[in-house]
Amino acid sequence: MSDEKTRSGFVTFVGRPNVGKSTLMNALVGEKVAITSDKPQTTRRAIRGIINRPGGQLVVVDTPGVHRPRTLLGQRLNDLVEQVLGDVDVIAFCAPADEKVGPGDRRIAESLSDYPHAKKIALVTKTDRSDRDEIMQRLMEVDSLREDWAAVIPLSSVSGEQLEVLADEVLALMPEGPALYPDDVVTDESTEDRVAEIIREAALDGVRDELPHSIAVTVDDIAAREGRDGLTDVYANIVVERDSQKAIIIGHKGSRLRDVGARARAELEPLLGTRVYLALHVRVAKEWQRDPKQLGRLGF
Ligand SMILES: Nc1nc2c(ncn2[C@@H]2O[C@H](COP(=O)(O)OP(=O)(O)OP(=O)(O)O)[C@@H](O)[C@H]2O)c(=O)[nH]1
Ligand SMILES: [Mg+2]
Repeated sequence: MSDEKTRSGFVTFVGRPNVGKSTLMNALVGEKVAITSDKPQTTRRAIRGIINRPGGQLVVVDTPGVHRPRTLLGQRLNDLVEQVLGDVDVIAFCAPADEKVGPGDRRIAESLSDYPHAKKIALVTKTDRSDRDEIMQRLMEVDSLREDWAAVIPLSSVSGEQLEVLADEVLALMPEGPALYPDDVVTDESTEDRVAEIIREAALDGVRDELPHSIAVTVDDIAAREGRDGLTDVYANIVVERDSQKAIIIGHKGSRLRDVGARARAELEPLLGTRVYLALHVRVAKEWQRDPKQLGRLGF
């Protein structure tokens, strides 16, 4: 034990869907703890990522993008964000450098007044996609959204630019305290949840329109194969809302489903530390996004 004072606490990234919240958490943690995609509303749970710094520990809580809900799922996701915002020490509002600040951003920034105890900072994300002028423009727009930003920071999760600055700034805003998690832990997500999310990410790749929203993944079992060292059986379901979507996911003679399986396996094997036999079953749960009972079953 050293006598040096350390700081620790919770920070959440909040913003519209697709602004780069989960990618930023992963970049800071240095490992993929949350899945990401170019489709809006990828994140559906409050996923924690843990960052250890010489001066202390940050627990990032990644949240779903805040949007105008069209389904009960959408409403539940927004409610989840509100819950998280009420619990954290620092709220980091995110807006991307390459899109003008709009009404959605304004609404979210204003709503942060409901959390007077949290310190607030603003982040301009994806600066690698913009030139200097555009970044300056965005910084000014974001800066004017609130009077009480403790900092406004431009950064890129892809180039890594300013990530250290962000971590230091956020840590300086945290109360003094010991680490909240052991220093070899990157997330408190269960293996089962991480497996389900990796499969969902693989299934999201290349699908369009409403289908990304309709996909959920459940895991029935993860078990070491008896009599075979270094092989894990994973039984999982890709849940969609309609038969037509099931046909798309499966693809011609099962080709798409095989690709999804191969992509998922490539990430599951390092995560589980063994070879993986992945049995994927596609199942229809009619209109699950709007059905309270189905949502409950799927963990929302
Ligand atoms: N060029 C560039 N792309 C980025 C950066 N950060 C995120 N992206 C991309 O932006 C898209 C959205 O990223 P996510 O991290 O999933 O966004 P999110 O805000 O978590 O989205 P939701 O979970 O849907 O709310 C993905 O295609 C990312 O690869 C960045 O710093 N630079
Ligand atoms: Mg996300």
